[in-house]
This record gives sequence, C-alpha cells and structure tokens, in this order.
Amino acid sequence: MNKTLTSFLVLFLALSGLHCAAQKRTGSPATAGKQPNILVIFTDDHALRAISAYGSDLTKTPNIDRLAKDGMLFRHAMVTNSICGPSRAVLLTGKYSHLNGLATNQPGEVFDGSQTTFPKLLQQAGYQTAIVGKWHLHSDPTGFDFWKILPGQGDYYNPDFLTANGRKREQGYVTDVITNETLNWLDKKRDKSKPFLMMFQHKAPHREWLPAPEHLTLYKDKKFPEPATLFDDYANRASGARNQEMEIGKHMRLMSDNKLFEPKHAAKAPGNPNSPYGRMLPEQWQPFYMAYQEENAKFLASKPTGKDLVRWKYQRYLQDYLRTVASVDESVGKVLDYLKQEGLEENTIVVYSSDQGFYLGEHGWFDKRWMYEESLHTPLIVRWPGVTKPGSENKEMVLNLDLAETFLEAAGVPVPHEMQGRSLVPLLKGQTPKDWRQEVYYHYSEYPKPHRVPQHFGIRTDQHKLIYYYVLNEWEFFDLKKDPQELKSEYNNPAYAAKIKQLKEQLHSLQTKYQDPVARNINF
Ligand code: SGN
Ligand code: CA
Repeated sequence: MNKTLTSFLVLFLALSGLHCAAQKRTGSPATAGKQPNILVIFTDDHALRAISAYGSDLTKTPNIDRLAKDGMLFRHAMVTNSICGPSRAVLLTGKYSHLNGLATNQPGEVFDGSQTTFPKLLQQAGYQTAIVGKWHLHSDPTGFDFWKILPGQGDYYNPDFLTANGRKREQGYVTDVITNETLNWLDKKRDKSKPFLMMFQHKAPHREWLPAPEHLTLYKDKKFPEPATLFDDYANRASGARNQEMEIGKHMRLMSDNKLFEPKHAAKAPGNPNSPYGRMLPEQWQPFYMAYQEENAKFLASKPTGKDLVRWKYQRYLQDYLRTVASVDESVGKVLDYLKQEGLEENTIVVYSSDQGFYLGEHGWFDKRWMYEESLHTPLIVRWPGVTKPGSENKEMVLNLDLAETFLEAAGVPVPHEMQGRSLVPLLKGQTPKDWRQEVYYHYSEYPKPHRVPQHFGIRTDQHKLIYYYVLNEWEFFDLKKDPQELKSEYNNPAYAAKIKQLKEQLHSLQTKYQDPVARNINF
C-alpha cells in the first residue's frame, strides 16, 4: 500500500471513530415502519391549572384533553430556566442555557442559529421542517424549510410576521392566523413524500391576554375560585419572594392588563398604531371596548381598594387569560381534526407543551421565572398512536431538555453526545428505565427587569427542593410533601440539616455534570 493511501485510510478510520464517538447512540425509529411525523404544539405561559386534563378547577380544554385521552400526560414535566427565549433554546438544542448561549430574554441576547438543533438533524435525515408562530430568539430560524414567525413577542391583533421574504402584517387574531398558516403548510406547501416536523407555536396565553372577538364575553358572569395563597405575605422565605414585582395587586396594570379603559377610549383605542390595542381596526376595537364596559362601569362606581381590588383584578385576569386559552384549545381541535381527516393521525406524534408554567394568582402572582412549582412545571402531553397507552399518566421528573433527544430517537436519528437530556421514548412506551433521573437541576438568571426575580439555581427531587439565590447569598429549602405550596423554607431547621448537606453535594455534582460555570465560582 502506498503512503498516501495508508494515510488516507488512517484518516478515514480516525474520522469514522470520531463520528461514532460524537453520537450517544444510533437510533432506529421507535416503532417499526415509516419515520413518524412530529407535530409540536407549543404555547406561551400555559399554566397546568388551565388545562382540564390536568384537573383544572377553572376551565375546560376539550381538545387538548383529546390528546391526553389518546396519549400520555406527564405530571412532572419541568423546564430548566422558566422564561421564553431560553426555554425555546433548550427545546431546540437539548442543552442548558449556559451551553446554548441564551440565558435571558434581555435586549441584545440572540440565539446562535449556527449550532446543532434537532430540527436541523431531522431535516438532514429527510424531514420537511416548518415553524409557524412565536419564536422569540431574535435570529432567523435555521433548520426549517419553511418559517413564518412573530417578531419578538408578537401581537394579538393584526400581527406582523417575519418570513425569509421579509416582514408583513396579517389581518386577524393571532391564534387564528397561526392556525391557518399551519394548516396551509400541512395541506398545500409541504412535500408530502417526506415525513414532517411542524412546530406550531402560539403567542397565547401570554400577557396582555387579549381575547378573540368571539370570546370577549366568555366567563363574563363566572366567579373563579381564588387560590389559597392569593394573599401570601411572603414570610418565612428568602427576601426575593417579598421584593419581586409580579403581584396582581401591585404590578398588574389596570388598563393594559385588566382592560379598565377610560371613556375617551370609546372613540379611539389607547396607544400608537403599532401598540397592542392601537393596531386594532375600528371594527375590532369597538366591540372589544364595549365588551368590558358594563363591568368597568360597576368597578368605577364602587372603586374597590385593598383586598377587594386584588380580588377584582384576579377575576378579570383569569377571565382574559382563559379566553385566550379557549382560542388555543379550539385551534388544537382544528389541527387534530385535519390530521384525522387526512389519514395522518396514525403516523404522527403530537406533543402539547408550553415554554413554562405560569402563576394564576398563586402567591398573589402572575408571570413565571421562579423555581417554585407552578412555574417550574410545564404541561406535556404526548400522543403517539401504537406507542403511548391511551389515557396514561407518567409521574417521573422529565425536562424540556429531553425533547430534542426524544424526537431524534423517534425518527431514528443519532443523538449528538453534547445533548444533555434523555430521550423519553422508553417512558412513552410505558417502560421507565430503572436509572431514570431522581433530581432536576434548574438555573434562572434574568434580573432585575422585568419582575425582579433574583438569579437562582437549585435542585429538586421527588420530595425536596433546595434553592440558592447566589447574588443575595440566601437559601431556601422546602419539604414538598409537607409543604406543597412552598410557604415555609426549612433551611434553618436542624431536623433537615443532613438532608440539606446531601442536597448541596448533589447540586454541586449536577453543576459539574451539566458544565454550569457558575459552579466554579461559588463555594457552598
Ligand atoms: C414582557 C411582559 C412580561 C413578561 C416578559 C417575558 N411584559 O416583558 O410580563 O415576563 O415579556 O415573557 S409586557 O408588559 O410586555 O406584557 S416571555 O414569555 O417572553 O418570557
Ligand atoms: Ca413564556
């Protein structure tokens, strides 16, 4: 063999070795036969408490529930960083924020689209890939054959959209526009000879919770139950819980959030022509304004204060939030009907999830961010005909970090080593591996604006949660069995000292395992 040929062979063998080492495992589709289509239905800020399949005491979501009836519902699906852009970056990359580079929503933070994402890998494996709706990563999507996204947060009425051809305003209500675009791509634009990945991502139910015209009076006379902690005094916890700016009473805005419009707005919507209300056409604004008038007049006549004001705001907040959820649920119904009608149901994995959970008055709050249960959890329902047992429930701790690997395994695509989650495919088959994770690592870092939630990281196990607010140098420890609402930190309780010491060690090893650089700088 001549020298050139020998070196070529050595190089070739070395490279194929490297190639294998860079993959966690070679996948084969989890079911025999064709690669499944993947439909990811993703909402923004959807609290578990606002989905009837999760036992909502507030509303009914019959279409989302259809997925749970035919598939698997995860009780403890959680996120690694409870805000929008960062959570979406984790979903795409299967890596924690400190490694995928997007840790906050702050201006100037842009997702690096040159990195490996699961849509890119599916595309390379022959999938047609598309994303429609909220994106919020500030760089153009990569790895998608088709994209039509909202710029930034997007708007509820007559939203602008970005595509590869530029920016264009679409007439109508955002949930409807996103639904129609999704159906249009599925029906007319995709290459039907290939399997598809469609990421169908709603803006709703994000703040400022503007309902669709047909839902403006839904729940008008309904009184929603108040959470037990609506008037939380934030005692017995670290100082962050007291100093936040996300209280319904103090920080929710009476006009733009709670629709307490002024008489002058009867003639003209508040804000400039690009603002959430200002961009409505007169024929959209008039019925919108009028729908709130009767209740607003009663409010102005009685001028509630103190706890009564909080109660009024809470009711108005829930009405509007749940009205936007009603549109999402109808939209889910339309797309599920389409799959059925086209004979796509059997070979399509449908996932329902959100970028994180949300507070619906618990602790007196709206918004998310905290490692506390309501915002750490996110809905996750998966229907995979022939794989998920209809009506099944899973109680293991799973993460948004796991979804990229799940989709890759389902499609039979090798998983890159650098991905940090774990495929949910065995769980979906009803076979939880013996060594499934017993602990979750969380790290949030956007401070102070908006909402003044201090930076923190922590560990959650089945029963306990330890949180460290590292800039404040304050700890919290909760026994979730004894105190599921997380109202009393037991950090200084000597009875828990050994447990806390053990959790600190586990926390440290999780930071090492996940390569979070914060671990190197903090000694605890
Ligand atoms: C906006 C909202 C905040 C919200 C962030 C992030 N304010 O700034 O309440 O926390 O988005 O939301 S608003 O007055 O503009 O509605 S996220 O879903 O993108 O993380
Ligand atoms: Ca969100």
